[in-house]
Formats: sequence, structure tokens, C-alpha cells
Amino acid sequence: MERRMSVATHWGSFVAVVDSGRLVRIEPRPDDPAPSSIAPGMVTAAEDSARVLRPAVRKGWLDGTPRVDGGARGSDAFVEVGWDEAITLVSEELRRVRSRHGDGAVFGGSYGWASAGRFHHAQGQLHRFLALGGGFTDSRNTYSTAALEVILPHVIGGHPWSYQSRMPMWDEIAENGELVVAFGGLALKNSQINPGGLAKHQTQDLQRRCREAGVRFVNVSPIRGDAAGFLDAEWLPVIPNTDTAAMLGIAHTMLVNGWHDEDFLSRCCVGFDRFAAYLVGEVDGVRKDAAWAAGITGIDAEAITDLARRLTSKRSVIMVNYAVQRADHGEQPIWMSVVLAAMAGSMGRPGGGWGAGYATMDATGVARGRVSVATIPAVPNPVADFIPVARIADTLLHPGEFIDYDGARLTLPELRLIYWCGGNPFHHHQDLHRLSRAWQVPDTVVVHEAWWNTTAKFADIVLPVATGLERDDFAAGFSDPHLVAMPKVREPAGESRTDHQIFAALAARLGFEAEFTESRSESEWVRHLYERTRAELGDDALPGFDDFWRISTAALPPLTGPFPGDLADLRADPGRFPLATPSGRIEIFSAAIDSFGYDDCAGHPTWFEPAEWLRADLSDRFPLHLISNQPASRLHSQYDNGGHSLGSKIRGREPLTMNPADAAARGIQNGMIVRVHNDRGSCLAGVILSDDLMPGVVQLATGAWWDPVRPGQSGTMDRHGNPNVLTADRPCSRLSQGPSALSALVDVEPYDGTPPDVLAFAPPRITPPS
Ligand SMILES: Nc1nc2c(c(=O)[nH]1)N[C@H]1C(S)=C(S)[C@@H](COP(=O)(O)OP(=O)(O)OC[C@H]3O[C@@H](n4cnc5c(=O)[nH]c(N)nc54)[C@H](O)[C@@H]3O)O[C@H]1N2
Ligand SMILES: Nc1nc2c(c(=O)[nH]1)N[C@H]1C(S)=C(S)[C@@H](COP(=O)(O)OP(=O)(O)OC[C@H]3O[C@@H](n4cnc5c(=O)[nH]c(N)nc54)[C@H](O)[C@@H]3O)O[C@H]1N2
Ligand SMILES: [Mo]
Repeated sequence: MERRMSVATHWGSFVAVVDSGRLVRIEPRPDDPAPSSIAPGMVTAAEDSARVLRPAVRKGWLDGTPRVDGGARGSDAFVEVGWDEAITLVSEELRRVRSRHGDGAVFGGSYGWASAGRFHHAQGQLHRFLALGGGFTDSRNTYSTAALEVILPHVIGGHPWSYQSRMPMWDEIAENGELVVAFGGLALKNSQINPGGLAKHQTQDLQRRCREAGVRFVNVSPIRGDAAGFLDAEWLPVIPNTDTAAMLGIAHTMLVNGWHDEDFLSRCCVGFDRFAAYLVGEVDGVRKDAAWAAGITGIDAEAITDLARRLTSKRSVIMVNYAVQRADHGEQPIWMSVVLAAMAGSMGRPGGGWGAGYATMDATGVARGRVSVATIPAVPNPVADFIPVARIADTLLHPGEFIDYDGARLTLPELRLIYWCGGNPFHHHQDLHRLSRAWQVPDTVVVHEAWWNTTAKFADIVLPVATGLERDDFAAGFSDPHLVAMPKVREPAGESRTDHQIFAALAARLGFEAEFTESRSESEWVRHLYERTRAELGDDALPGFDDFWRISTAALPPLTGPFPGDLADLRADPGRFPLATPSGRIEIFSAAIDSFGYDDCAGHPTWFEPAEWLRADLSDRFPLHLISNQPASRLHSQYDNGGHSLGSKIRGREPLTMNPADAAARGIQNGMIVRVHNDRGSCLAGVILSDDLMPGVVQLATGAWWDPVRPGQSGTMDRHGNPNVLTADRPCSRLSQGPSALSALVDVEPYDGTPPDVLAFAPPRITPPS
């Protein structure tokens, strides 16, 4: 008999159809106007041959005395062991590393998206376990927006993500806005996603409503498809990584024509004079006029002038996406976009001003926030050391060295044990060959994974975990604020256990089980977190747990604010409503950043040439700019083995989009298998030709499971198409130390001969113990 059960994921809420305990299919919810196509493919992936079925230990690690020989990580065979032995190995190794090298030698940053669910939150479980056990070195900021997170508090104050509640929402733009200029576009493919889940996808309808209300859209991006067709957006192709120069050219034009909002700049901002001196060339002898900007960005001077005029004469919004800041000097386009909006005259006015991340996730621009929902409780980490998230390879390779970070000096700690749970560094980190060299350094790498992806293959101990379909939990929506039940819709594959069960067993062995579990079972935890949320909201706000579990969704009350740092308040009365910056105003010039004395991040927005871009010397050898953006067919590397992603491949390879002119010059035709390469590495990909991509640019989405021909050998070709074999592991600047994945040059050539089989989804060799 068929049963229908609720499913919640980062790509939306769905209905699972289960027959006699078997998951048959996953269907969209009838009330979701734009369901994601990722979910149906979860069914076959749940039991494909890539599943990790039993705990497994790398052979060289198991046989090693002492167990510190890293050399073969990534190429070694694995030995399967029982859970009892696995728990013994991990708990003893944690004890050894802590007593010999200190608690800070355990790295638990474990960046990654894991799965939706308030209780089974992988990093939350790991951090709680490691903190109770003595502590761990953590990581700070995200691969998504590290540069933004560090620069914005200097410029507009407040929590790094508070801009999400301070920028105009889509419905306000529909009502009051006239012009949206979107640097990096508004790719709808990205708003399939919302961290932690969502009940309904809303961005598409909201964008449509803006267009129907007459709002004009300008898509400043190398890719036309970054704006939906129904927006009728003007497309201004921009040379990647030059948005700051484009914005400076617009700002200069506003300034010399006197179109800028002098009142707002003088009352609500500080440092415009210093910045204006830079704009007109008093600082470096270079006038940042429209012609200058045109020479850098590839956008016509007339178009730049026209934007300056329209931005200042209409109710306008300047939007920036996140990709523009995952680049060399990525702090600059974010800072400069705020300055440009402050000049344009709509800042702090209804439906106008500035905002970031619209359409990058469904909730952004949809709701200002959500009431707080209980999650697995955090425990303070006794270790204070942290690393900027993208500096993991540097840390492993250069312990003891110093790096700058937001005005501080950090010593890179010596890490002996890496514990990763809920992320995939061998997808997400830049320059994977460098990462795989760094990865040989620590004594031990422990990974919880459901699939034999590359991170699992590069581990010493792999513990198989149940997926979000294989445990009871509930998710919290954001854009359409609902709690969504996540009952277990299938049994865990093989001998998989939940992250929580694994940590509870380890905590028992290490003597702190009661502290870790608080003596609750998993189902008691889920009920407890729900009931705590309900109690905090007042008993009438939500149904009791049993009713919620039966009806599957419960609406959360709206978050009504106040939202500190509101820009309309600032415009109205900056004395009464100062921002949380040192000056209380928007910092066009930041004395704090200036005082750091960095050569790669000055006291005001500045154009710095990226290390790799189309006008760099390196472009003589590698003349194409690689855009490694988010995949339309999956979330990062998740469900690359699912049907939707597999269906997007070209003869098993990740699709690479290129302009027909660039292809013709290289003898490349549509559908061909090509080799994409630079000095850092190479990968195969299948070509799609498109005029919707500007010449000189190629696009290869992230997330194809890395498939090195000779794992462990530097530079070895990737058969599958992971762009991070080509990207540079270079910080944005000394300020944020963020990742700069979008600054990479490559070349592409036809691949001669029969391409090797893709083995990305094949498990490693499993051998009997010796
Ligand atoms: N070149 C380039 N690189 C990039 C980017 C880019 O634009 N260009 N973007 C960056 C960005 S924005 C991000 S956010 C990162 C994303 O990087 P990640 O967040 O690391 O990527 P995911 O593929 O989501 O990895 C999540 C992993 O957790 C596993 N998992 C899922 N649920 C659970 C669970 O319950 N328990 C456990 N133990 N594991 C679970 C999944 O199987 C998967 O392997 O990538 C970054 N990398
Ligand atoms: N389907 C899907 N959606 C996702 C994700 C996913 O994995 N899959 N990941 C989610 C996550 S974790 C994040 S952080 C967000 C990321 O959100 P974003 O960073 O905004 O997303 P991207 O797709 O990386 O980039 C969007 C577009 O920016 C353009 N772009 C790249 N470089 C430049 C540049 O230098 N200048 C300009 N003007 N444009 C440029 C590219 O054409 C690209 O298509 O997406 C989220 N949404
Ligand atoms: Mo991200």
C-alpha cells in the first residue's frame, strides 16, 4: 500500500511515495509554484553503488606504525571493519592526538552544507561532540561570501548577514522601484536553493511581479542567462572580475555631472571627499571616467554614462551577487556597490538602494528574517584558535606561519587530526591538487559520508551516515516560513548510522555520553527541539508536536523587527539612528581598514587588477576566463550521482559552455569532449556552444565529483570535469582571506582519442585485512 510522506531538503519540500517500506518516488508538492528538479533523483542515489555501506579504514593507515603515513591518501585501498572497531579506532586516535598535541590539533571546521534538519545538523553535531571532548580548531566565514562577511561590517555595520533584513524586499521593489541594475545577474537556477529548507519557492513569482509592475532590469554579467527571459533584461556583458571598474566609471560620471546625492553623502556617509579625490585622479593620476572603465570592462562608455544617468534619475536598486566577491580583491565590488548606491539617490527610500544575494537563494529579498527555531544546542569551544575557512591548505602546509586577517595576525595552527562531517572539501576547495598535497600532512582524517565521493576516498576512516531521507527530523523554512516534518522515509543503507548515533557512541567510549545526548533518544530530541520552539513562541503559535507530525507543516509567525541599522532610518535621522560602524555612518572611507596598511585593500573602494583576468599577461597562454558557478542540476556536489545531474552530463562529463567563436578558433564543435587546462591541472568536459556567453569566457559549474586519473599525483587529469582542479588557492586579500575561485584563466582543446571511463561514482578498492 502506498503512503505519502513529507520530505524537506535545501532545494525544497516534497512528497515521498513509499510502498511497503520502499521509497518509490519523490514528487513536488502541489502548492510549490516552482519545484526543483533535483529531488526525484534522490531515489536512485539512495541505494546506488556509490553508497558507503560499512565503516572502512584506509589500508595504509590501518597497517601503519605509528599510524601517520599519509602518502597514499586518495589512492589506497580500504578495509571494512565493524562499528565497534571503528569506534575504538576513532576514539583512541582522538585521545592520542589530544594528549600528545593538544586540543587545537583537532580540526573540526568541517565546512559544508550537509542536509536540512534542525536536529541532525552535521556540523552542529560534530561541534557539540568535539567541544565537549576538549575543543577543536574551528574555521571562520564561508566559501559563499567570506569577502562580503568581512568587509560589510566595516562599511554598514552590524552582523555580517544583517544586510539581508536591511535591503529592499522584492515586493517593495515591485511597488516602488523603477530600475534594477544587477552585477552578476539574478540567476533563477540558484533560487532553487535555500539553506535549511523551504516550503515554497517564491523568487520566480516575485521577480515576475516586479517586471509586470514595470521595473526595468539590467544584467551586468558575462552570461545572458543570469537573468530570466521574462525579465526582458538588458544584457551588459562584462569582462569577469571588472565590476569594480564599471562601478567606478559610473560613479565618476555621476560626480562630474553633479548627479550624485550630495545630501545623503554628507549627512549619512563619511569619507566621500577622500573617495572623490581617488575618482578624479588626484591620488594616482588616473581619472576613473567612463572611457577608462570601458577600456577595462568591455562595456561601452555610452552604456556606462547612460547607467549613471538612469540610476540617479529613477528609483533604483543596485544589486550584487556573491560570485563577484568570490574573486581576487572580492571585497571591492561589494564595498563599491554600497558607495554607488549611496551616490545614486535611492538609498533608504522605499524599494530602492542596495542589496546583495537576490536570487542566489530563495529567501533573500523574500523575507527580512524568520523567528528563531531551536537546533541541536551548541557548546562553547574551549579552543579559541580558528582559521579563515579557505586557508585550510595553507594551514596544513605551513603551520606556525602568520597570516593577516581583518586587522589581526593569526598563527596557522598545527593540525594533526581532521574531522569532516557534512561537507566536501574535495569539491569545494580551490586548486584540488594543492589540497591533495596538503591533505597528506595530518596524522589522521576522519570523514562521515553517505557516498564514496572524493573526500571519502581521501580519508583514513570513513563512517557511513544515514541521509536526510533515513532519519526523523524537522526543517525550518525561511522564504515561506514553515516548519516541515522530515519523517524517515527509508531505512539507512547498509550499516549506516546517523551522525548523532556515531557521536553518541564515541562520546560513550570517551566518557561523556550523558553530556552529549542529555539522555534523550533521537526521537525525544526532535520532539524536544520542536516543543522548545513552540514554548518560546507562545503556546498558540504552533500546534503540539503530534499534530505537527501528522499534518507535516506548521506556519511560523512573521518576524516583525525592529531591524537595527535600517537605511531608511539612517536617511531620516543619522544622529538618532546611527549605524554600528565607528562613525555611525556608511563608511565610504574606513579609517580602520586604512590603518591596517594592507597593500591589497585600501581605505576606500579601489580598482586592483586581479592576478588572473582577460587582460593579465597570463592570458597570452591561457586566453579564456573560467566561470565556475553554481550548478543548475544539483546543490554543489550533492546528488551529482542523482538522475537530474547525471542527465545533464555529456557522455558522462560535466558540460562546459563556450562561445561559438572561441570554439571555432580551436576546432571545437558542440557535444565534443574537450580538455580544459592551465598550469594547475586539467579536466575533461563536454562542450555546449552558446551565444549567451560572452567571447573569452567559459563556464563549468562546480560539483562534478573529482575523478583524478592517478590520485595523489600532482596535476593528474580529472576525467569528469571538476573546475577546482583549475582554480587558484589564492586569498581575496589580506583583509578577508576569502576564496577567489572566480579568478582563473584556462585554455580548452579538443580531446583526441577515446576518453577514459568516468570512475567518479565507483567505490574504492575494498580489500580484506592483512
Ligand atoms: N570553483 C568554485 N568552487 C566553489 C564555489 C564556486 O563558486 N566556484 N562555491 C563555493 C560555495 S558558495 C560553497 S557554499 C561550497 C559548497 O561546498 P560544500 O558545502 O562542501 O558542498 P556539498 O556538495 O553541499 O557538500 C556537502 C557534503 O555533505 C554530505 N552530507 C549531506 N548530508 C549529510 C549529513 O547529514 N551528514 C554528513 N556527515 N554528511 C552529509 C553530502 O553527501 C556532501 O558530500 O563550494 C564552494 N566552492
Ligand atoms: N542550483 C543551485 N543553486 C545554488 C547553489 C547550488 O549549488 N546549486 N549554491 C547556493 C550557494 S551555497 C550559494 S553561495 C549561492 C551563490 O550564488 P552566486 O555566487 O550568485 O552564484 P553563481 O552561480 O556562482 O554565480 C552567478 C553568476 O555570476 C556571474 N559571474 C561570475 N563572475 C562574475 C564577475 O566577475 N562579474 C559579474 N558581473 N558576474 C559574474 C556568472 O555568470 C554566474 O552565473 O548559490 C546558491 N544556489
Ligand atoms: Mo555557498
